[in-house]
Amino acid sequence: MSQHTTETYKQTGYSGREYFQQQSPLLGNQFLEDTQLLRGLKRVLPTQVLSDIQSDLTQFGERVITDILELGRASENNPPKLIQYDAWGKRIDKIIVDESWNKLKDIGCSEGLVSIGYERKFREYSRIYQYIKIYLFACSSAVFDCPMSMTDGAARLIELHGDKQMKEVDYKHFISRDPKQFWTSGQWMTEKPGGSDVSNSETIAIDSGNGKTFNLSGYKYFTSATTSEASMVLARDVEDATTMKGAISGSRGLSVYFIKLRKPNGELDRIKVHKLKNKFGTKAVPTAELELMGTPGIRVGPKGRGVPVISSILNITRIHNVIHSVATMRRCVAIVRDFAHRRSVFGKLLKDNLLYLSTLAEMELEYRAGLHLLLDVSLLLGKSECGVVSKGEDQKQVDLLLRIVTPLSKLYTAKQSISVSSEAIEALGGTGYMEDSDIPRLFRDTQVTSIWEGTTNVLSMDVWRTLKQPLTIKYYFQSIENRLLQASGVQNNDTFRKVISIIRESMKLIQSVIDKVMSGDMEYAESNARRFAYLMSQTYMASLLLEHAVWSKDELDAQVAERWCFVKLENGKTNKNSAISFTDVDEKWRETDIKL
Ligand code: UCC
Ligand code: FAD
Repeated sequence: MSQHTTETYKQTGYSGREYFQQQSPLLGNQFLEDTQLLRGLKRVLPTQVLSDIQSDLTQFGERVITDILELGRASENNPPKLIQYDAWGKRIDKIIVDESWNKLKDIGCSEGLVSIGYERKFREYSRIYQYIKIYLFACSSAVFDCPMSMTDGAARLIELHGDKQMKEVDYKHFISRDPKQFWTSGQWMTEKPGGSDVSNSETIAIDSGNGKTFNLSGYKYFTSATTSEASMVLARDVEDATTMKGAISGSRGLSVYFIKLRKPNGELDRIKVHKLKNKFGTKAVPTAELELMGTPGIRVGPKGRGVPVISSILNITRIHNVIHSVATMRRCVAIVRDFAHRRSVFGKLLKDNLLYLSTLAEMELEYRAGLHLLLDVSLLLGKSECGVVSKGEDQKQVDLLLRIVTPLSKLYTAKQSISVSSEAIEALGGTGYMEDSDIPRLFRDTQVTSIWEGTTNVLSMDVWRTLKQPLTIKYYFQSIENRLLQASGVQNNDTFRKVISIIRESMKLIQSVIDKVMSGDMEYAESNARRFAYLMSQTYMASLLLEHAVWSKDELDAQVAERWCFVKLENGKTNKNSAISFTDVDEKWRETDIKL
């Protein structure tokens, strides 16, 4: 932990008088200071894996508060610019990014932010290792985790659906650790008629004549990380652009195409960049509106299966969204906690003010629950990809659980991170509202996590889509029930008993909603989809907090699980000890310097 001091600082003003000078909050090593992360990793990873990756995470935890943070700030301070014409009037459409943005790409590559997940050195645990590195990177990198996430998704799409050439050449660029070889990928789906609903997509793909290469034409309304080397593009297959012969309407007429953006001489290949988006946040990430004008592309996956094929990217990038959201909560909590040790109000430091502690504890609660969910979904992904199952599980169980936990965790943590980062602004007082305090940037950057990669409503409806497979709910309940069983084996623990009982009540409620919907009440399903998805997320998160408390045998973790249940599942009902518990939580934080 950074050095805390209660000493009052003074600064000499112009008049020669000394004025009070507030110390700024400091960030320490973002891996070593994150005691919840250390404990969570200790719970989910085998000892040998943790010991093998610990020194790398430690060095990276230092980099993200030193050189990476500086590069991120430089990128933010010099956002991308579009130069459409050269001095002679030639259309060039060059996107100029700050040199720091390119350096972040090199660092992301050499640190293995994509490759770790595909080298699979730690088998099913590789995803946790990779994703914890990205979690450390996210809030320092000016959202360079965005291009990294899409590249990760593109690599996975090729692994699942790519042809031999793609697997042998393009895939290797995406997972390279050599910055000279490394490529990033975009993911171009959204068009003016719709981002959530892609069924009216106007981009078309026409066979160039050899049955292998297709020419893509259309207007893509949001394309992030447009400086990428490649992209996966949704387009409608047609035989003739004028008559639209051969076109199948709706999303069943779409396929995925892999394109390279530039010709060997570096010029865009039949792509016109019409504008860079003027965004609320993610300012360093170039996001463009562009037009494809016959750009060559190779179809990936079966014709007409564009949505399910591109979903193999979405199901990865949605987990990256969880990473970014949880990382934002953690960064906010880290800054506010440190500030509480440095700022005095009404005669005492904020860290000694019960009301302030209770506000901070609410933020910490959201962060802890989000973190355990992130570890869970990352492990599920690793198991699904590596074909590994735990005792008593089968592969289908892992796959279906992953399928539902992905939208649940994306939609819920996005909303949590928006509210936690908004609270963090207030927690730093007026200075928190100032751009250079860095908190407004975190808030603006995370606001988009509830929009891109599927909005909250769209993902709530996706949850219903996953429940069409009847085994999904069975496995969801089973996974929670396994955790309850573990906890009920612990003798004489009233807190666990209470938590188990609340979770069981929530499971009953979930089942009753499903029964009503299965009886045909689709209006009820639609109008309650968001509330229902929240309930499913919160119930699942409660079981993860409980599992962690059973493992750690720490009374404080049990109180955290209990508090979550009261606040989230019992509609804010509190028990008589809850305020005390949370004071204790912070008291413990102060003392805790947990070593692995
Ligand atoms: O926003 C974007 C990039 C931002 C930058 C990157 C940030 C990454 C985060 C990093 C943090 C810093 S890219 C654009 C993202 N756009 C979306 O996410 C679209 C959201 N809309 C939906 O998800 C819709 O629900 C659609 C597009 C999936 C609806 O399409 P359809 O065709 O109307 O849906 P259907 O008919 O229900 O599904 C068609 C098929 C079905 O399979 P079959 O045909 O076998 O029955 C579905 O089961 O697709 C399957 N499917 C899926 N399969 C649909 N969704 C999924 C899924 N998630 N996984 C597997
Ligand atoms: P709409 O789909 O029109 O949604 C409008 C509103 O309607 C939303 O509130 C939504 O929740 C609601 N709604 C939609 N469907 C339903 C429903 N069934 N039930 C209830 N409510 C519903 N896209 C890409 O393809 N590639 C990119 O690289 C990319 N980068 C982006 C970067 C940024 C910064 C942003 C903001 C967006 C980016 N997008 C990108 C686009 C993004 O994925 C879409 O904006 C998003 O999917 C929503 O689509 P839309 O904007 O068309 O809104």
